[in-house]
Amino acid sequence: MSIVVLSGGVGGARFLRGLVDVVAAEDITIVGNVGDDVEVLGLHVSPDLDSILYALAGVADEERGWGRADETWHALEAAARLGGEAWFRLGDRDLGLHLVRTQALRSGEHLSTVTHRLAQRLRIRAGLLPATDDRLRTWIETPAGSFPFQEWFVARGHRDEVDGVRFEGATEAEPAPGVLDAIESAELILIAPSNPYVSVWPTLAVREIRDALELRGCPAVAVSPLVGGRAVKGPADRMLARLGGGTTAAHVADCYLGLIDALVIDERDAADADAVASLGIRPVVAQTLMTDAEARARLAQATLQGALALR
Ligand code: FO1
Repeated sequence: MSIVVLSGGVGGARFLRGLVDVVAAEDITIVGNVGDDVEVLGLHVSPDLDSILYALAGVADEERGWGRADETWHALEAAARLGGEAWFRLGDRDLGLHLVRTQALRSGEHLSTVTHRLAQRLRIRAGLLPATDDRLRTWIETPAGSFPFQEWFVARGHRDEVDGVRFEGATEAEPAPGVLDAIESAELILIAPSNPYVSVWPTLAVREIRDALELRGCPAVAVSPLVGGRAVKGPADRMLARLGGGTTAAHVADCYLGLIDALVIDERDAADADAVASLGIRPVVAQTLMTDAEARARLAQATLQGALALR
């Protein structure tokens, strides 16, 4: 079965690790968020693509959720001592990837081409495509001003309340080669348990991707990032409260109206099932906390079962 997964953030990468345990990786095409890409120390960093690459290659730092396991920080410390920027922590092993990617981009290669090459080098069998090869950047509007995503998320510790999100470059951005074909020929579309506003909406802001999802010819299932009305990690719950008006599973469903047929929600949010159903979206209740490999695979399986029930 050909499956397209929209993924961003740490939750997305964890979910994908579970998914490749229950379906053939070759059947999966991942469309990764690029809205939080950033230039640090002259290097192009694509945090969400990298979280996916590292997770699927089995080299991710599981505890931190981003970057590589067994990391050291000598280059960053040396740069900081010389007055270089160190607010965004790039580890020594991680830097290797950013060097290769940045050199490729500077020599004129597209992000999708270099991403494909990196995935091959890491022996990843799933397809990984950036949503777009064009420049697309998430900006966060807060009472303290407007900030590029990583400045708000990392440098300011995502403490500022969010009044809005906008996606610079989205109007002109075209889907990366292969994205529309993958969506149009998919037998199942999944949206990983990621923050809707900053991990999934940047991809949906690419008009042709959104249109293709609206016109889909197969079931689409999202997984809620909430457990008991709270985000497992990060600011998704605070953003849902302020931008969406609440932190129930129905508020998550509301972020994807017209784009999904079912929403997987946690057992602790089972009381929200009727409100989700009243939006015309089928609720699928499961254990969504991805504490270990078994839990990840169980969630992937429950999501596939929820999708099969839609047929
Ligand atoms: N997150 C942090 O909270 N602090 C960091 O210094 C940091 C560095 C970093 C370096 C490479 C990378 O791929 C990710 C990194 N992240 C860091 C995570 C990243 O900011 C977020 O997880 C994603 O952008 C949100 O999806």
